[in-house]
Amino acid sequence: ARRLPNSFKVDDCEAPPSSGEFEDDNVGYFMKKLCLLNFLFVKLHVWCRQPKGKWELGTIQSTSGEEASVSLSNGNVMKVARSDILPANPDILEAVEDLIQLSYLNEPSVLHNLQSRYSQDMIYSKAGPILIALNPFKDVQIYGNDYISAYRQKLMDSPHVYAMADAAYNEMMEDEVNQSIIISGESGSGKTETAKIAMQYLAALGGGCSGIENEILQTNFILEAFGNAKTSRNDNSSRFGKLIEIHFSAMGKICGAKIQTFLLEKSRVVQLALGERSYHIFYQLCAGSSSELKERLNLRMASEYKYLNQSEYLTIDGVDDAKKFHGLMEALDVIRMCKEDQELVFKMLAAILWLGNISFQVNDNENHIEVVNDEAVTNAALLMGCSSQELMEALSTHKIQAGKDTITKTLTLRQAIDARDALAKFIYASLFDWLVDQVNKSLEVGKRRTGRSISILDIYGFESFQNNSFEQFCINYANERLQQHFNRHLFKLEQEDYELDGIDWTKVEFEDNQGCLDLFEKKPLGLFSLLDEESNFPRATGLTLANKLKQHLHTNPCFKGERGRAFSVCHYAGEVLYETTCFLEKNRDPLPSGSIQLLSSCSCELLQLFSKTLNQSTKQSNSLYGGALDSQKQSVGTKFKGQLFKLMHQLESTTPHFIRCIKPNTKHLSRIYDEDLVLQQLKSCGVLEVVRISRAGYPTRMTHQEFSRRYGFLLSEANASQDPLSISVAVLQQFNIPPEMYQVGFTKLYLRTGQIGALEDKRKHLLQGILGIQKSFRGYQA
Ligand code: AD9
Ligand code: MG
Repeated sequence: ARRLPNSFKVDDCEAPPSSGEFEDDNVGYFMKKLCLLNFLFVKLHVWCRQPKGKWELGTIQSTSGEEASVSLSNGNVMKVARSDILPANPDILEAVEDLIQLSYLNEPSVLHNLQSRYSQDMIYSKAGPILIALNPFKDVQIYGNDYISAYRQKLMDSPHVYAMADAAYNEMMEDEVNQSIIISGESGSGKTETAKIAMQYLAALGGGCSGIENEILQTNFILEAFGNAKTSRNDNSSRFGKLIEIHFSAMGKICGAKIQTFLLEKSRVVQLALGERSYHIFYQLCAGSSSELKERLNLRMASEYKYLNQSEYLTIDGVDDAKKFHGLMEALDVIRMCKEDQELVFKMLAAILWLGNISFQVNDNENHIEVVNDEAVTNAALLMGCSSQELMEALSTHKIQAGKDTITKTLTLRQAIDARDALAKFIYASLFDWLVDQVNKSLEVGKRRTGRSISILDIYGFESFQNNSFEQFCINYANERLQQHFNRHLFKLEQEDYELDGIDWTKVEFEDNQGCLDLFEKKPLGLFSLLDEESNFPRATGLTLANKLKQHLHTNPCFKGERGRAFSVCHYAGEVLYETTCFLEKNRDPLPSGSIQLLSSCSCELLQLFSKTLNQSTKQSNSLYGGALDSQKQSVGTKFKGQLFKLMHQLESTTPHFIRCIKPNTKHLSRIYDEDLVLQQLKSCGVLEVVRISRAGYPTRMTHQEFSRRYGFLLSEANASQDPLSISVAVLQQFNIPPEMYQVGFTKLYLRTGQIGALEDKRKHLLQGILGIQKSFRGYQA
């Protein structure tokens, strides 16, 4: 195996140090040219690094020793060290659609290419098989029915989500293989919008008279109202992961869909970070419900609820919450949720808001508390369908069974607040799951056939904040898993295939993240196992957890012990420092036994259902908030890990199509292109390595049988041999496919980019000719 060259030797002249992973083989040629410049005078187009690190375009005037004199585009001439010069692409390659086409793949060239497309509103580009989507942060006129038809009819073929969805659809219909569109990128980079654009295309293609495609599109309204919130990075940030599986009939019409969600961020219901909001639905309900509904729910303005008013943001610029609420009600109608159920949903939301207003008063110096019996308690109890007394008891006491006796203990203030918040979080998360169930029932697939589905995955991107907690820990683990899926498909499997089939191939190395995944998953000494083990100790704290991790993992190269309660993980996208302070509580995620009993005795049907579901999934013991992890309850981390395994397994059986969303600036403004920010995102997701492989590789591969069956009839002279291999080779020769454009393996034929297109055209042409003759022959017969 040969690692991609990091430095090149051309003759005896040392090349400039590489600027990282972005070098490519053409640089060798360039360096040769640059060396010759000592003797010849060629006006070579180059990038030169400015003192502040920015790259600028210029033309070499002359060189002497280790320096070159470069004339910049602004007319200035400056002396630049050779190590600060990189080759620029010729003008003819300006703003190419696919980075594969670039002669030089260095950082400034790639950044410049994407930028020059972006500045012309060409937000999509290809990087080999991957679609790169730059967030325009404005409406770009490239969507809607006209564009959908244009892509469908192949009148347009520039990179677009539509083109990718079209490819997935065609592949599914032709090969009967399930497809997946995997969208990744940082928070605010445009994943959710991209997923909706893909769904829009598939709905238009697969729409019939059943109207199910409209139902599918409407589910976005519902899931976004309940699962999205304003964060510091995105006004409409998804706080859960989503996989939507769309099923098609043999005729290519949508016949059903199924949505799976992952790890909703529950803590947001009770606690908000600076500048953020809770889930949109709370504000929508307060702003948009009718006065009758408000009266029935005893609902006030958003500003009167503590769960909402702890943040200064109650509204979002440019968003009309009341209007959104009406849209949501329509969407609930579309999925055929009855009015009674809709009212139950709103009731639960109001109950949660009132729960947040419940306060406690400390009674004695032992720190024992009592619930303040005010309208918050009355309203919450009324909405939940229990008595105020029952609710107050559940939030202020803890019952312990001692033999036949029951001992009642009063909670401390901290315990009572935690119990109240745990109840609110539980109701919200259960409501979310229930809603997803209702949506799925309405989209239910009738007779499902494998091989005819397209799944779209929109999952939270890699996160690295100043303060990273358990949520980031899980989210980044999910991204490691996805990155591995990406690596497997674009590097590993591709290259393994070349080697097994005996074709001449120089291996390209890539960053394998198996080590990091092992750090998370290994049993018993991986992060998740150790976390669960520590969660079992009632007296464990963030500090004891951090110490345990350091003790067992300090030799692992992906792990770094930090001071106090912190530790770092070296992720594929960079190092992240995690604070273990709330890890144990979030991993245990307990609901006190008093609350569970309360829920089962409430007259509200939904709450009864939620408590039943809870009892089915776990047999809770007498645990109190802050206690140990129940032996029979799965921890949040382990459950998430299990869900991800299932997801990856599901994705493994599909043909993947990858979309990488990129956020060009953090200010959410159109036209601003922050080079460093874009570069960091390109690097973290391995896009450029993929370009390199695709350019060096043979993206089209067909078995000799497939190839000869598909193109054999194009041969002008019948081939004496029936052997697929010789038929294939004869086809290649007849159409003058140059030998460097293909390789013949033991079992398959490998073709470089663009070659199959030409053959397909010829095949289509001939078939149309044959069809035309048949038609006129039939006409003649008639
Ligand atoms: V998060 O990880 O859920 O926080 P996403 O999903 O990656 O994030 P989202 O799709 O919500 O980002 O996009 C953020 C914002 O960018 C949107 O609200 C739009 O204002 C904007 N955006 C994204 N894509 C497009 C687009 N194709 N056209 C116009 C867009 N605006
Ligand atoms: Mg999103």
